[in-house]
Amino acid sequence: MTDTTDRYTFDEDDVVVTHEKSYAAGVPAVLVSLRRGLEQMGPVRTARTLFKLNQRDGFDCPGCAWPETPGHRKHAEFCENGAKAVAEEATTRTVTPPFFAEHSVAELLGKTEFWLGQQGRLTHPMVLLPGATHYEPIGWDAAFAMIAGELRALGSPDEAVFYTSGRTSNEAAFVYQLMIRAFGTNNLPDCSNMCHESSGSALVETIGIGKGSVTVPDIENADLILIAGQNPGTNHPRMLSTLEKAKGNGAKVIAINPLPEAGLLRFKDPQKVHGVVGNGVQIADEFLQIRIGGDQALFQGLGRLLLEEEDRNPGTVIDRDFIDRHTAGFDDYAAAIRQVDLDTVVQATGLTLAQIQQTAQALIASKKTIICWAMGLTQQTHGVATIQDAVNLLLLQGMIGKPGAGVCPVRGHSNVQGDRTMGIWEKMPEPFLTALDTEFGIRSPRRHGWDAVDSIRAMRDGKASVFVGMGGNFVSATPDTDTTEAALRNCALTVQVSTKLNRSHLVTGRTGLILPSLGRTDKDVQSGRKQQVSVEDSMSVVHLSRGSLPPASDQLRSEVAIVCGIAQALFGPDHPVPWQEFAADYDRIRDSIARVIPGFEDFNRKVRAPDGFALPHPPRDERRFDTSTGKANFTVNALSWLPVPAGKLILQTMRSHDQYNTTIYGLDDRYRGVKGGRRVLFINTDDLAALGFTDGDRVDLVSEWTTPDGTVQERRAGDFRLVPYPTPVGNVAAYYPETNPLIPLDHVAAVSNTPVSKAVLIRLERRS
Ligand SMILES: Nc1nc2c(c(=O)[nH]1)N[C@H]1C(S)=C(S)[C@@H](COP(=O)(O)OP(=O)(O)OC[C@H]3O[C@@H](n4cnc5c(=O)[nH]c(N)nc54)[C@H](O)[C@@H]3O)O[C@H]1N2
Ligand SMILES: Nc1nc2c(c(=O)[nH]1)N[C@H]1C(S)=C(S)[C@@H](COP(=O)(O)OP(=O)(O)OC[C@H]3O[C@@H](n4cnc5c(=O)[nH]c(N)nc54)[C@H](O)[C@@H]3O)O[C@H]1N2
Ligand SMILES: [Mo]
Repeated sequence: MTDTTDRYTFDEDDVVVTHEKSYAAGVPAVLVSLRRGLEQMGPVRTARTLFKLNQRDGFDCPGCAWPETPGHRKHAEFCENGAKAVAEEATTRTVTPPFFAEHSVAELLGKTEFWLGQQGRLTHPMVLLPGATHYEPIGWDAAFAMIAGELRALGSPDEAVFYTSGRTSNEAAFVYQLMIRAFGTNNLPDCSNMCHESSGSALVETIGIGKGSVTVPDIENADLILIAGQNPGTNHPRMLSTLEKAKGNGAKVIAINPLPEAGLLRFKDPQKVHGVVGNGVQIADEFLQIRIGGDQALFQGLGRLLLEEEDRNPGTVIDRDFIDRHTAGFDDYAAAIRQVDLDTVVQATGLTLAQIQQTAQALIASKKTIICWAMGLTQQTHGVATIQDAVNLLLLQGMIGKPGAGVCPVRGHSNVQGDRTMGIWEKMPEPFLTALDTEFGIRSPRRHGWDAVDSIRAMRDGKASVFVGMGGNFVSATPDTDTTEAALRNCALTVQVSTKLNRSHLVTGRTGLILPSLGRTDKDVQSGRKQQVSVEDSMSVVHLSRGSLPPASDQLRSEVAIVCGIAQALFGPDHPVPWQEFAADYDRIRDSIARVIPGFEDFNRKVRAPDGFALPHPPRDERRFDTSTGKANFTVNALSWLPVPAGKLILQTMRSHDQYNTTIYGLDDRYRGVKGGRRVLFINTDDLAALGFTDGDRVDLVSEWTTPDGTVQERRAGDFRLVPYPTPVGNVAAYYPETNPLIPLDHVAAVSNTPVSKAVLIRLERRS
C-alpha cells in the first residue's frame, strides 16, 4: 500500500467551488474553444483546423465517436470539447530531444498528467536504455530493429502484449493486428476492454452483434429516449443537438443518473442563434436520480410493471407478434421477472415507486423507444446483466429493427468501434481469422489472447515481457496503478506509439521506446502521395478522414508506416504480406480489407462517397439475429445491486469537463462548478454530516477490497477536498485517473472482465 499523494499533486492547489448553475454549451463553450485553440495553435492554425473539423473534405474529430448528421454537415460541426481535443493535438508546442536531455525520467515522474500533456507534441523517436536516467534520440531503423530483436528473442509470441487505444484509424488497426497475428499471438488488449466491452458481451448474446442498432434519424424520430449512465454534455456534446431535434419532433427524454448532469438538464446549441441568446432547452423531461449500480433493478422492475399492465389490458403493451417470430426465451424471462420484488427495486434504485410507475407508463405510451448508455452501466460488476435487462425491455415491446427504436451504446474514442471491426480483439471469431489467413497466406493463432486486465496479470507474473502501445496511456487508464506500474517495469521492453507525452512513457521496461506518430489533423504523405484514412462512428458509418496540417516535425511517421516498419524488420523481405506497398498506398490496405471483412466489399469506391457508407447491421436492417438460437434472446439475470455498508461509501470515477480520458486540458469542471483543481470528492451533505466532516475538509480516500480468501486489502489516494454535491446518499464521485490507484485489478465485471471503475468501496480518513 502506498500513498499516491505526490503522484498527482497539483501545480495549482487552490480549488474553487462556485456552485454556479451552468448551461451546457452556449456562448461560454464557443469562447472556450477559441481560447484553447489560440493558446495552443495561434490564429492561422486555429482557423484552418476548426473549419476542417468533421467536414466532408476534412478530418474526423478525434474527440468522440458520435456521428455526423448525414447530408447535413453544418459549417462548424464541432463542439467545445471537440475543439479542445483538436487544439491539444494541433498545438505548436513541441517536446524535442533537448527537452529529454534537460529533464530526467525521474524528474518527469514527479509531474502531473496535465503538465506532461501541456508540453506539446513529441517530435523524435527516443529510447531509454537500460539503467539510463534520460531518454536519448534513436533512428527509426534502429528502433525497429530493437523491437524486432526483442520480439524474436521471446520464448513464445504469447510473451508479447499489443495494446490499442481507440483513435487508431481502420487502416493502421488492420495492418497492426495483421502483424501481430502473423507474428503469432492474439494478445490484443484495447481500451474497449475498459470501456464498452460489457455492451459488446451483452449485445452479442442477445441480438447477435455487439454494435448499436440505431442511426441519427432514428434518434431524431423516437418517441422516448432513455439515457442511462452517460454525461453527453461533456463527453458527447454533439449528441445534444440530436436530442434537441428529437424533442422538437415530440420525443420524451428520461435521464437516469446519480448526478444531475448539466448537459441533460439544460443545453444551448452554439450553432443556433436561439441557442446562444435564449435560455437553453431542457433536454430531459424526467430525471431519475438513481443510486450507483441500481440500473439493473430499475430495468427489472420496469419489466415486471409492463407484464402486469399487459395482464390487465391484453394486447396493449407487449409486441406478441415480434416476440413469437423473432425472439427466444420469453417464457423463462416472464416467469422470472414477475417474481421481482418491487420493494427491493425501490431500495436498490433510491427512486420512488411512483417514479418507476411513471417510467413504465412512458414506455407503454411510446411506439418508438431507444435506450442510450455509456460508462455508468458498463463499468459495473453486473454491467453485462444490466445491459441485458435493458435489451429485455426493448424486446418485450418489439423495439429492435424498426425506425426510431433500438439500442444505443454511445462509444467513446472516435474509432474504437472501427478498431474492433478491423480485428483489434483478443478473441476474433473463426471466420475473420480464416479470411485473414486466406488473403495473406499466413496462419493466425487460434488460442484467445489476453485482454487489458489479463495482460497486466501476465506482465506482473512474468508471463509477458514486451509491451507495445498503439496510442493511449496504458499506465494511467488501467486500474490498480501500483500493480500496473510494477507490471510494466517487469518487462524487458515497452514501446509507446504516441502523439503526446504521458505517464506511460515514464514507467517503462528495462528499455523504453517512444515512437512519435502523426495524428488525425496532420497531413500524411507517403511516397509523394497524400493519404487518407477511414474511421467508423458509433452508428456503424465508415467515412474518410484527411489531415491537412504540416506535422510537428519531419521525423513523425504515420501509424501505418510505423507498423509496416516494425513488420519489415521482424519478418524480413520474403514475407507474404506486402508491407512496403501497404505503407506506400493505403488504398492497397483497403483492397485487402475489402476481401477480408464482410460489409467492406468495394471499400475504396464506397468510402469516397461524400458521407461514406453504413455497414450492415442484421437486427436493424432485417430483424435477423445471428445468435445461438437464430433469434433475439431474452435472458434471465440474477438481480445485483449495491447496498452501502455503514460508514462506507461507493465511489464512481468519472470525467471532468476539462479532460479527454487521461489527457487533462485544464483544471476546471465548469458544469459542476469546480475551478482550479481536480482532487475533489463530490459527496452528499447528509453523508458529510453523518461522517463528521464539513465542506472543504481534506481527506484521504481508502478503498477496501476483500480477496477470495477473506483478506481485506487497502489502497489509498491522498488529499481530496470534500465538495457537497447532489449525489445520492452513500454514493460519491471523483475524477479519473487520479482515483485509479484505488481500483483493485481483480474488481472486474462478470463476463466482460471490464474494470469496475464506477463502484469502488471506500472510506474517508481525515488528513492530519
Ligand atoms: N470531452 C471528452 N469527451 C469524451 C471523453 C473524455 O474524457 N472527454 N472520453 C471518451 C470516452 S473513451 C468515453 S468511453 C466516453 C465516456 O462518456 P461517459 O460514459 O459519459 O463518461 P463518464 O464521465 O465516465 O460518465 C459516466 C456517467 O455515468 C454516471 N453514472 C455513474 N455510475 C452510474 C450508475 O450506476 N448508473 C447510472 N445510470 N449512471 C451512472 C455518472 O454520473 C456520469 O454521468 O466519452 C468519450 N468522449
Ligand atoms: N477509473 C477509470 N478508469 C478508466 C475509465 C474510467 O471511467 N474510470 N475509462 C476507461 C475508458 S472508457 C477508456 S476508453 C480508457 C482510455 O484509455 P486510453 O485510450 O489508453 O487513454 P487516453 O487517455 O485516451 O490516451 C491518451 C494518449 O493517446 C495518445 N494519442 C492521442 N492521439 C493519438 C493518435 O492519433 N495516435 C497515437 N498513436 N497516439 C495518440 C497521446 O499520446 C495521449 O497521451 O480509460 C479507461 N480507464
Ligand atoms: Mo472509452
